[in-house]
Amino acid sequence: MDGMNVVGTLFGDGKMFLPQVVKSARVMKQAVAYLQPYIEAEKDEASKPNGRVLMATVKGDVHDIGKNIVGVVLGCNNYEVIDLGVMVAPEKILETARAENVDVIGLSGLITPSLDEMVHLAREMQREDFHIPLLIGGATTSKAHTAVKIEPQYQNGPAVYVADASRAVGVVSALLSEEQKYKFHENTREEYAKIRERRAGRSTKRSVVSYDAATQAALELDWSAYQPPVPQFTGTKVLNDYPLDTLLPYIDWTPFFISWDLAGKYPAILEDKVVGEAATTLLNDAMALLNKIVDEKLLQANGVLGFWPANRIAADDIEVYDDEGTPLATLHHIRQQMQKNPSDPALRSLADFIAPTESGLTDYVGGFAVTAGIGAEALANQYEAAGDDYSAIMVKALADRLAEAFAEHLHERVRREFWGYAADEQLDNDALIREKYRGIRPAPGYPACPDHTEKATLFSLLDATHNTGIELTEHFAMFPAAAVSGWYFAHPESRYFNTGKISRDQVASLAKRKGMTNAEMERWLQSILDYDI
Ligand code: B12
Repeated sequence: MDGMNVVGTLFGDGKMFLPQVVKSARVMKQAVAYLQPYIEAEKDEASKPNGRVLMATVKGDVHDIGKNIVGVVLGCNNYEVIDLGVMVAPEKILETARAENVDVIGLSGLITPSLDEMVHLAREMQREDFHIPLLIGGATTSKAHTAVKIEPQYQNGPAVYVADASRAVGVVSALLSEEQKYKFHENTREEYAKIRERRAGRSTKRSVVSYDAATQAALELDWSAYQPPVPQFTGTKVLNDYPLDTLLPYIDWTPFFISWDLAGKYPAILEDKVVGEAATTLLNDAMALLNKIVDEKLLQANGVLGFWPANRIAADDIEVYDDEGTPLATLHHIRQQMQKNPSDPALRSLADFIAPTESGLTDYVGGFAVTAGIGAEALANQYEAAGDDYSAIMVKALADRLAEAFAEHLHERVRREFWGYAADEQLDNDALIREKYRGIRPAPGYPACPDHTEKATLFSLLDATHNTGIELTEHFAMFPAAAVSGWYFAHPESRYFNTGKISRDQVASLAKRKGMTNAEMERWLQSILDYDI
């Protein structure tokens, strides 16, 4: 047990890096498993866990790498971790917390809709008179959101945002220490109160124009001189059981190191004075497992893409047709409303990159959904059952990398082959990662199209679930988690951008166009609203 605490302390002090911590957990677990009979006999106060932490990824969300990493790190610090997995209903979380008499509840989420689930759970903890600490973490969460939206719902106990695994242990031990917890809670309350005040004071300053004015300031492209490239096919093409070795050259390793809390760009990170050695060992381990996965086909990659005739029919709507010109669907995009850069006054929407009906041109839009996570859950569970958290987390991190690599590779084939508007394109992986090509593949949920609900339209056009097995949860997360989906735009002027904050008039227009209530639309777009709901 002391061995574990040493690891935890070294990690907390930045003297040990996450991969080593997770690796040591494997050795410790296997040692404990072997010594169990003896430990039972010797069990005393000292070996009692420091506390019991319940972890869960909230309802409708499938991402668990982050949660799992925190679980292992807490385990390394002698906390008993009860992990309920992903897509966990709030009732289940609270029921288990009571039944297991846990000391802390930890929630994880990666996509915007999960923020609402966290607010709801905080409200339920208050209503059910819980008093234990609530921890908030995950790529989509933030201190600001926790302070403004979550903490006010839970007065009985502390609600604390935790940025990453290296901070989790310090926060949990402070929250459970008789000496520190009151001061820690008080400091957090004060800090969050200041964030709410600052935020309340901020809103008036920003130059948000009305939605009408924003549509008047749309990016004007010259359609008279443009001939939309015609794709090789319209409708969909399924690419299942795609050869994994084809994807290896397209892997972007930098986010891989980030997910292991090693900051630095690949390949320079391997030479880094501080993390270079740990990064190199991590990459060697990753390559060994990746080769095993490819050789033994332990993961499967499935994908579908499609192209459809399309025209912009209103400021921010793109109508998609079948070959006979019958409308198949309408894509609803979001337009910037904040005048940021006087030298570039255009307020963009992805709809700007598709020829309007009145241009008389038949333009095209494309879409894709890919995964490399088929088999990942089962493989990770095997490693976990063997006490090997390191390989279990590695499998999921590699599946994510392969999913992104599949998206990158497929987009290249689209430009050179399937749409063919850049048949002679020759770019190396670094240039691909830096998007040095014509056209974009914006992913619903990302800043250029932050509305996750558009995935429903994309998935129906692609018949993605039937064609690839990728499922959508009720919050539009994709399962398997190692999945990416998006649109294809070919216009040479097409660029990624951030929609930024939008105001009530655009939300009302969007809700009307999508057949939703304003309240529903606000819930899905809460992270980009320029007003409080
Ligand atoms: C890597 C990545 C992916 C990977 C893997 C995701 C994953 N499993 O984590 C892949 C390629 C699969 C992916 C896919 C998508 N992604 Co993505 N992704 C990212 C990226 C670049 C990094 C996330 C990351 O580091 N993950 C690795 C883990 C280890 O980190 P983590 O989850 O944050 O966990 C750490 C901490 O948060 C904390 N923590 C986490 N949970 C908990 C819980 C507790 C209790 C505590 C104390 C701490 C804690 O500790 C962990 C370890 O340090 C982020 C951008 C960013 N910089 O955050 C976008 C991002 C999260 N993705 C985004 C989106 C939209 C998507 C897609 C929907 C895009 C699409 N249409 O295809 C899909 C969804 C996939 C699905 N299955 O539904 C958006 C989410 C926006 C939003 N708010 O909704 C982001 C923010 C990008 C952006 N700029 O908009 N993504």
